[in-house]
Amino acid sequence: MAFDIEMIKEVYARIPGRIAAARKVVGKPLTLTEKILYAHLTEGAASQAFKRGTSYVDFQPDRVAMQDATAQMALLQFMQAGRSQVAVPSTVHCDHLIQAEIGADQDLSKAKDKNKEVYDFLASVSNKYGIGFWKPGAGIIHQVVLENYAFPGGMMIGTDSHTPNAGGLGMIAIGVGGADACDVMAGLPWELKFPKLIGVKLTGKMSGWTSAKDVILKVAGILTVKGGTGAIVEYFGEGARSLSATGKGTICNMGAEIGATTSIFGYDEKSAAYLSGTGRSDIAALADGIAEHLTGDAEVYANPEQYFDQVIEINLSELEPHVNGPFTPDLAWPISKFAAAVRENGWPAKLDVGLIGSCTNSSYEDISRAASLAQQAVDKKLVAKSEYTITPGSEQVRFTVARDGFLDTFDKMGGVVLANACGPCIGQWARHGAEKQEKNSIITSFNRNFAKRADGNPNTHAFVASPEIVTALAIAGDLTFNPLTDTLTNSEGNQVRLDEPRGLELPTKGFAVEDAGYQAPAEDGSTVQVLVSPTSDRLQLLDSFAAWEGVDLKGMKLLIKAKGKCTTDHISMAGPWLKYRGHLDNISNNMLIGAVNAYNDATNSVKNQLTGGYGEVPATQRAYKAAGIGSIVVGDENYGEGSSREHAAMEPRFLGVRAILVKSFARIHETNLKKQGMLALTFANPADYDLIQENDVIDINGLTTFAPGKPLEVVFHHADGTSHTVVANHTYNEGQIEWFKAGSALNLIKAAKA
Ligand code: MIC
Ligand code: SF4
Repeated sequence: MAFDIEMIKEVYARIPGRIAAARKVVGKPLTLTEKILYAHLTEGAASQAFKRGTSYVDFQPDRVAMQDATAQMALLQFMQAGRSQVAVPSTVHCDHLIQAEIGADQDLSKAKDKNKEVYDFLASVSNKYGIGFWKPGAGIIHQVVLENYAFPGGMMIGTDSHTPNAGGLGMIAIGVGGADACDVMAGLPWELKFPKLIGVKLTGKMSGWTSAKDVILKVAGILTVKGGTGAIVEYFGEGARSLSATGKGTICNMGAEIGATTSIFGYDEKSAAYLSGTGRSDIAALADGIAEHLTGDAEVYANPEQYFDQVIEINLSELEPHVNGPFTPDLAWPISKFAAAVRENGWPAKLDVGLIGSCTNSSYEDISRAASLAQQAVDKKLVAKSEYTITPGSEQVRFTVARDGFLDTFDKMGGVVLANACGPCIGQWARHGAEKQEKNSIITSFNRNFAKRADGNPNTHAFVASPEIVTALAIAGDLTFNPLTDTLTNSEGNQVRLDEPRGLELPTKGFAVEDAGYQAPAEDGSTVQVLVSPTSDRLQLLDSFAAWEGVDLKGMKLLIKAKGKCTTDHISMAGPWLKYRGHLDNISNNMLIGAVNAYNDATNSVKNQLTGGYGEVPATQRAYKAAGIGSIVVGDENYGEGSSREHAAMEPRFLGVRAILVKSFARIHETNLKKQGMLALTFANPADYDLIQENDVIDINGLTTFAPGKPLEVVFHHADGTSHTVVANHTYNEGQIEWFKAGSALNLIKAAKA
């Protein structure tokens, strides 16, 4: 059912030759990242790629994966591309739209009811175009992909920023917007700027309380949310080989939080064991046959400084468990320093909820280790002080850990098992009392902790840690508890200590599942009807965006100058808005409502230049649109960090914003803007950001001679009659400039088909 062994055989047949050819031209030992990338260049892209300049290179990925919240827009676009089938194996996963409220069964049946029209649409569109469909309840995209589709040496793209999870099995897996997925499914190449290479050498061996999660929490602290931008992170060394495949997956998954394009580990015995454990020993056998190509060259790992742009070394024997947060995933605290940080910063020490699981940390190993602590709580007569939830990553993991008794153990500790879905991780958490906006703390084994992400409450201080640390802290109910050194008082008044967690990398009895939740597409989908109701408020067929008018843009307004962090959660919030992910007009009502206006420090309050009054961002922009006036958005560093959701680019496009001018962009968001025909520009001089005034009237010049490498000019006419000209850099290549001119990349595909 699940994996396509013929496709993998083809890829493996190609790999040795491609790598040999690359080696000849490059003339030096190769990293694993280079090998896989070179093996996936399109015919003709090789010469470009070997130059390793800043230019875009064309790749041919092997697979596409989409989750329900982004698949809707990706597939609404694909429907317009004029193809009868997808060109590469693709899957859709229903995971993001399930709300966590009571527990797995009730929540799932409620979701099926509430999201019926969306699921029906996704199931029918998948059936029509040859896409594998994973039903609600089957699990979270990245876990399901790891268990079924990821393979060493492969390349995939996915419409979710945590797609890199598959790097744990040696795959180059990259998060993209839906328009990119649409291209690949239509058989077009996928382009990426050849990345920088960051090498992380892992020495030593973990023990005790430390787990794979702590590696990435530590790396996030070193590199920060921007430090991986434009880079692929390659892990190697004896320490890397000692980590389970799922532990590697956790590290690669959360690499999204440092802005890395993706992260990867080489193929080793742990990968083989996981492949065999998940019913894919045939793939392990094939991989063994080309094993030398599925890891970096020995010379590279012996002298990494010579081959990577940056090298980080971490000794796993000395690595402490970490807790990161609040509000950003890169604020890293070793557990020994965390209690003091909590006190000094006045963060609420009382822990309200501990949440384990998610796509990042829900392996058999994670669950078994956390359960060993839950069991101790029961044995040592400790009553867990915090609420505690468990989100299994897939039905296969859930079924297996239930069979092996772990879910019963959590139950005894008072834990609640949620559906195999994103739930609280993406704001799909009907947390009782969140609307009161009280200051409180939660800790999760998820990957993101931006403000409001889990429960919509801006005062929820969310911390991120391993499932083991989350469980220990939930038992203690106290953020200042250090399980490595501190004791707890049990129900009999005795001081007890938690022993180190213990677990198993893979189930001794093997994985099991009754119904994994997969639905294969029709052999011939030509007569299948795609279900979209014209009166739906959740789904809307797309209209083409208008082509560029052929002249410079004059007389525009400033919609907002966003201050500080402006993630995709600020631009197009998830949570309650997830329900409109297939309806561009409706979801546009959340555009930039979380961004902080630099002139009044308020969210969702900007000056309407037509009336002089202040209004909500979407409404103000709709007023400009109605008046036929363009606008621009100005932003700070790393604008659009976080999610792959292309709604953050489509909404401004739809509502008539013409350009986004920022100090720097997050990769996926920049591409998403380009794909939709927007201008994504950066200040040549970031200090110019300060000179922009609220009432400015704005022109963009140079569009008639728009060319790669040639900056544009943005003129800000101030109210006092003076003006300021900003040199605006961009990274458009020739093809991308054509997208701008055509109004969107999709318009070009449609035109080529017509
Ligand atoms: C996330 O973790 O932010 C999400 C929700 O999975 C997103 C995708 C989305 O916005 O739909 C992501 O990471 O890309
Ligand atoms: Fe889902 Fe959270 Fe994973 Fe995103 S990070 S795929 S929301 S579980």
